[in-house]
Amino acid sequence: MPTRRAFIGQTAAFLGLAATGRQVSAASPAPLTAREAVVQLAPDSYPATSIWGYEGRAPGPAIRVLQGERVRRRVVNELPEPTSVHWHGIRVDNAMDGVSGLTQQAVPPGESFDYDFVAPDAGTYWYHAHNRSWVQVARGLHGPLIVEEAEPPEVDREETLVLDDWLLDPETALIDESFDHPMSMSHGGRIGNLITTNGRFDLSIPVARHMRLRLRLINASNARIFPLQITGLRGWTVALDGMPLAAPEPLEDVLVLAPAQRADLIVDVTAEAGETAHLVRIGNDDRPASQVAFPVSGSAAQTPRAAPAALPPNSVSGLGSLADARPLRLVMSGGAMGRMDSALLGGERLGFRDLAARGRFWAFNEMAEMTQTPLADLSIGEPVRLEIVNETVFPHAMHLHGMHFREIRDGRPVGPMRDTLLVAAQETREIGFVADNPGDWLFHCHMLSHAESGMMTWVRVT
Ligand SMILES: [Cu+2]
Repeated sequence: MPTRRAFIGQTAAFLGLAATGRQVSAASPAPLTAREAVVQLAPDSYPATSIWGYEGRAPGPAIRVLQGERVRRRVVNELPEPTSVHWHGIRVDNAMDGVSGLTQQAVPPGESFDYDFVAPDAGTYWYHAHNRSWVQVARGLHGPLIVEEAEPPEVDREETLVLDDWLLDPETALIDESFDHPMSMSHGGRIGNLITTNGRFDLSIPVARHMRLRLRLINASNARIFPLQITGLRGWTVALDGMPLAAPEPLEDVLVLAPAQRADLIVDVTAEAGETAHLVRIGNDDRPASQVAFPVSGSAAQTPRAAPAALPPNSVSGLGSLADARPLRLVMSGGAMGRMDSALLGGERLGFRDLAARGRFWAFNEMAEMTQTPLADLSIGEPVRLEIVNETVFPHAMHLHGMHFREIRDGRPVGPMRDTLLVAAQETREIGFVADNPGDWLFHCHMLSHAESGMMTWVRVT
C-alpha cells in the first residue's frame, strides 16, 4: 500500500504529466496570418483593392476572450516586409506589447511570433501592426479585440463597428502609395477618400423597433477624427477606450472618436418600422453622412426599455496622490504653419527645412525622433502627472502604451480611464497615471504619419 504522502506525490506527478500533455497540444496557438489579399472595398463599379490584412481581411477576425483569459496567437508574417502586432489598450506584459524596435524585433517575412498574454480588463480593444505602422495600418492591418464581461449587459444584439478611412487611387481603386508625402505628414496626417465600417462603405444592419443594441466602435483609421451622432436611436455611452464610465452618459450631442479611440454605446431603436436609423458621421463640411444604416422592420417589444446600468468597473489602480505625483511636461511642436524653427535629430540641431528634407516635421520637447533615453525613468507604483502642451495648429491623438490614464482638470481627475487623448490645436491638457506596469512603454501620436515624422517618445518603468 502506498502511503498517503506517496499517493499524493504520484497523483501530482500524474497531473503534472497531464498538464504537460495539455501544454504540448496547446503549443501552437491559433494562427493570425498577415498577408496580401484582394477585396472589394469601393463600390462595385470600381476594381477590387489589394490590401494587407490579418487572415486576408480588413478588419481582421475579431478576437474574443472572457475577462482574465489568455490571448494566444501565432502571428505568421506572409507580407513582403517585417511586421509586429500591438494589442492596443490591453495592459499586457511589456514583452508582448508588439512595438518593433522597443519591445521586440520585427518579425521577418516567412517567420512567426507567438503572442501570449492575459487580458485583465473587459472592454473594446483592438490590435494592429506596430512596425512601419503608418504604412501597414493604412494597408489594412488591424482588427478588433473584444474582452467580454463575466456578466455582460442585456442587449438584443451586439455589433463591433470598425471605422476606417482609405486613401485609394480614384481610377484603379488601388491603395495610394504616397505614404511619405510631406503634405500628409506635415498636416493632419493621411486622410482618405473612402470611409468604411467593417470594410464596407455602405454597411447596413437590419433591426426592429425597440431593439437594444450594444455598439462597439473602433476608430482604426490612420488620421481621421470621426464626429458621430445617432438618429432614430436613443443611446448612451457606457465605456470609452474599453473602460466603463461610472454612469452611462446619454448620447445627445456629438461623440468625437479620434484615431485609435473606442466607444461602447448602448442604443435603443426609436425609429418606426419602415424607417432607417443611422450612426451619422459629421463631414468636414459639417454635412451629415450615414456611417452605418439600421433599416427598421417590425417591433422587438411594445415599449422602450429603461436606461441601462453602468458596466461593471475594471480593477485599474487610481491615480494615487496627485500631490506626490512626478510632474512631467511634453511640448509638441512643428507641422505646417507651426512655429518650430529647429529641433534635434541624431544629436544635431537642424532647421525646419533640413528636418523636412529628412522626413521630420514634428518634435516632442525639441526632439524630432524617438530618443535613446526615455522621457522619464519611473519607479514602479510611482504616480505621474503629465502636462501635454500642443503648440501646433493640428489636433493629436496621444496614446500611452501599457497603462491607462485619467485627465486632470483644475487639479482633479475627471472622466474615465483612457488610453488615447485627443489634444486639440494649441491646447494644453494634463493626464495622470500610476506607473504600475514595468517595462518600456511608448507614448506617441496616433495620427500614424505624425508618429513616424517625430511624434514618438517613451517612458521606462522599473
Ligand atoms: Cu499628431
